[in-house]
Amino acid sequence: MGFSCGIIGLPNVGKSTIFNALSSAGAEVANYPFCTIDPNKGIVAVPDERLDKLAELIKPKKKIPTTLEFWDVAGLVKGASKGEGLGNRFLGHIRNVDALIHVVRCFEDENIAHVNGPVNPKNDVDIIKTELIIADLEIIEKRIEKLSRLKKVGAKGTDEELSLLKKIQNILYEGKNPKALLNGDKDLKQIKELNLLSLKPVLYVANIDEKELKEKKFVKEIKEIADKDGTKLVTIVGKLEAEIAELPFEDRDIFLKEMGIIESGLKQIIKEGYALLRLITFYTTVNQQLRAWTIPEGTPAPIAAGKIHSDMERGFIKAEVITFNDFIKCGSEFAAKEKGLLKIEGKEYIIKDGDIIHFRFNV
Ligand SMILES: Nc1nc2c(ncn2[C@@H]2O[C@H](COP(=O)(O)OP(=O)(O)OP(=O)(O)O)[C@@H](O)[C@H]2O)c(=O)[nH]1
Ligand SMILES: [Mg+2]
Repeated sequence: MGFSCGIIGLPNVGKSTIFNALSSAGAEVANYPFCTIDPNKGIVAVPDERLDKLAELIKPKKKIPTTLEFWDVAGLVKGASKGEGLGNRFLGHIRNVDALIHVVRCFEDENIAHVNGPVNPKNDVDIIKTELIIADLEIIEKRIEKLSRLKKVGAKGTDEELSLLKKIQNILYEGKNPKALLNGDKDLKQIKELNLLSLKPVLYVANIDEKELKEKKFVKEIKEIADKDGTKLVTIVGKLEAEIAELPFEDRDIFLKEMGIIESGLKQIIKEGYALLRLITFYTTVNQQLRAWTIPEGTPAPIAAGKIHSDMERGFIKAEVITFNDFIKCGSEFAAKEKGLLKIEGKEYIIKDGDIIHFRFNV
């Protein structure tokens, strides 16, 4: 399974508009077909300038970018946990995603209903946060009940998890986010299976219109919230970018520039989503095929090899590594080798972002 982001927000904020437009942003990068696996799930190529530069140099027959999965779900409303709107059961679809993209409406349009009257980013964000907290509390309560039952019949080793869950429960009851109070990886491992939404990394996306592009009235509000939460913010003129995404590939940047948009919001969402997950990219060039691969930061060489094929992890011998900058400087693997810039690395080597790698392995 790939790495995935779930798109959340109130109804009519532009989630599906952005989700659909992401398809073309992906195509723009690498002719990677947006594949809609079911109506709510799509796979998008990650824009990657380094991959493009490498391709210019080595002119491979095939260039394969790395990808991210996006999930589009229905809008959450206030009281969803009590069955309002479509309820909150559909949140089950995004329990397994790695990060959340929280779309906030920052455009005014009297033809498109805003569920709570006027556009109000702060209010909207608070509603979503609250609904996520309530959904998590339901899960925590069930787990506490189960563990307490187990404890009663004499099960061992429940105390630690119970006390951790109660700690998180109390923080959530106060309407706060428990992320900061957790004791790093150790705590996270214990509660990973619960897939709490409040613990997932979040990216705010302000969906603006042309007017707001100049005024920045709502954007200022949401920026303050994002700064306070320590969260990144991307702004996107969703409807316009969705229209531009329909244009031939060569014309898109020209239109964006004319509107005063320097970098497409769609591209930024994909890139920031990738960064949010603390992912890095390495590259392989085998059989005229240049390919980007995704791994979490801190991955050792054999595990990275295992991403390509499990045999390569099992039979791992060594990795021949050229850094991205060295490769670009030298122009080819051969030239880098001549200059002594191809390094032989063993099992302990931690892959660095941008490495170009040949794995040697026994079959
Ligand atoms: N004026 C304007 N309309 C927009 C913008 N983005 C989306 N819309 C419109 O708003 C309506 C709702 O957009 P969707 O993308 O379906 O919203 P959603 O968040 O997926 O809504 P739900 O699936 O109901 O939760 C559509 O008619 C869009 O065309 C925008 O930036 N400006
Ligand atoms: Mg939708």
